[in-house]
Amino acid sequence: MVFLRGLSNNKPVDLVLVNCPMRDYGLSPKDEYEVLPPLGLGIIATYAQQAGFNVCLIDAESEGYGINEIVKAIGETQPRFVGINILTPTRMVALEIAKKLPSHIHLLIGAAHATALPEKTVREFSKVHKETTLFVGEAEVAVTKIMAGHDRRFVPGICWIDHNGYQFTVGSLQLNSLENMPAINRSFFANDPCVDGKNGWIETRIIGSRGCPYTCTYCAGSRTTIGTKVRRTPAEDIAAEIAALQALHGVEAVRFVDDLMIIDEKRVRSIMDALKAMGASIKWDATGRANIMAKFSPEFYDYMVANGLHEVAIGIESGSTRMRDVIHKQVTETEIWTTVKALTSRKVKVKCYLIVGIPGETAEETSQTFDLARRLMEFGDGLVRASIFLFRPYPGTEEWNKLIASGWTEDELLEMGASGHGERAKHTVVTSHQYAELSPEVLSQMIDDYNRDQALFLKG
Ligand code: B12
Repeated sequence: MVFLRGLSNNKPVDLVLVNCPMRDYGLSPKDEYEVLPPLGLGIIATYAQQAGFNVCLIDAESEGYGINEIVKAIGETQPRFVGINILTPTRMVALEIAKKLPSHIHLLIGAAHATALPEKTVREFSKVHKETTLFVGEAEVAVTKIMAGHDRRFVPGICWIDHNGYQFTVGSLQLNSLENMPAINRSFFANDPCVDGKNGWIETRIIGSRGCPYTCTYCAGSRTTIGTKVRRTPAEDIAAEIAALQALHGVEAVRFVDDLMIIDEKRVRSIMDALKAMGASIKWDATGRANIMAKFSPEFYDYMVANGLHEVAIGIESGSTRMRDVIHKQVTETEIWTTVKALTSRKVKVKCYLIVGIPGETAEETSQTFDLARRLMEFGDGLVRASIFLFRPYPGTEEWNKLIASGWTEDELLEMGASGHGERAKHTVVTSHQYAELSPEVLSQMIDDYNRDQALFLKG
């Protein structure tokens, strides 16, 4: 049975949003792994609901649905609109869903992949489902306008195909400020708030800001927000949302999944102070950066810990200084160690993210990355975990542009396989091509070996 989260049963359905699954889980079931809620879809649903529409969300990734189940549930619901998020690794699954939708439904597509390659994507989807509109960038305002019947020609930042070919409207309805935004209605989510599997507490996830001031060459995040402009939800609004979730669901912990939550001391203090003023005491996990956190004073670390800091996620990306320069990471190994030591000495957990197989990476540089991950893990005494990913080129990024300039075609870069590259292929879609000295097969095997060793280390 497919759950249509947030649906109001007594009214005709206006919009079904689908969080596109990574694979067709009807063919082989999803493995058990934690998935965060699709916050972007949640905010679109909340805006549309506040405008009076009957909206629901099928979180096919979290709930492990197959393509046929999704299509059947949509057919039975008879909505006017279906919205699907298109990320580069989920694009082919989304196309299969689109192909099978009843033709009278107006298909709305958006998110990172659609934003970076709008014309190519809207052409692909319109071929399999004629009535398709693509939204570039942030779409909560534009989707509500289209649903309310606004003429497509006057809604900025969208595109479609008609009898005259490719049509697009200039401009964007991106929010200039995150002030006065509604809190996401959590009843659209399958798993938020939820009981955290590791710690046993009730956790919610929040995006407290949009955008990132950094320009890492592999990251498609800044394309999503069309530029890198950082906008912050006022600290009081974040605290009010958390306090409300605490009162309603007994939330004890928050995971901030902003691109960069710990952006500076002032921002963190403003959120903690606002929470204190609300009387809300919580544990929190956040995203941070070693170049910023290495400069924090011991007093500020103590302050964050006293206010519930539990885990920080930092991008390290590579153990090679040259590769970190190539990808514009702007983080030194000294800053990484300073940050990890400051956190672990206070018993704060650290989640490190690394990438192998970046274009131009030598075998020696790959082994430097595994070596750094292993040293961090051993140093952390169980407090440090590292996730190592295989590089995938994303449209709109500088790495993508460099690969295109060196002769790869868009279609080649978009080829991704779901099998044949070891254990990780079960829960991620990997690149089919080799951009570094070592092949994806070899790199995947190295990642599997690392994961096995890390699991043993953390158990013992
Ligand atoms: C939090 C996060 C996650 C969470 C939640 C994912 C989710 N479905 O929302 C988790 C950890 C689960 C996740 C998983 C993955 N993620 Co992620 N994720 C992010 C992150 C850091 C923030 C996203 C966010 O919530 N932003 C805030 C909200 C408000 O913005 P938004 O989600 O972009 O949504 C707005 C617009 O994009 C648009 N929009 C979004 N969906 C839709 C749908 C329709 C119909 C329309 C019209 C518009 C629209 O309107 C929204 C509101 O303004 C971004 C980085 C970034 N800055 O974008 C990466 C990012 C989106 N993720 C990325 C990727 C690749 C993945 C994975 C495929 C990784 C993997 N496992 O292989 C999976 C996909 C799983 C899935 N099916 O969802 C890439 C996408 C690049 C690309 N071209 O595909 C990004 C950009 C990071 C990167 N590597 O550069 N991710």
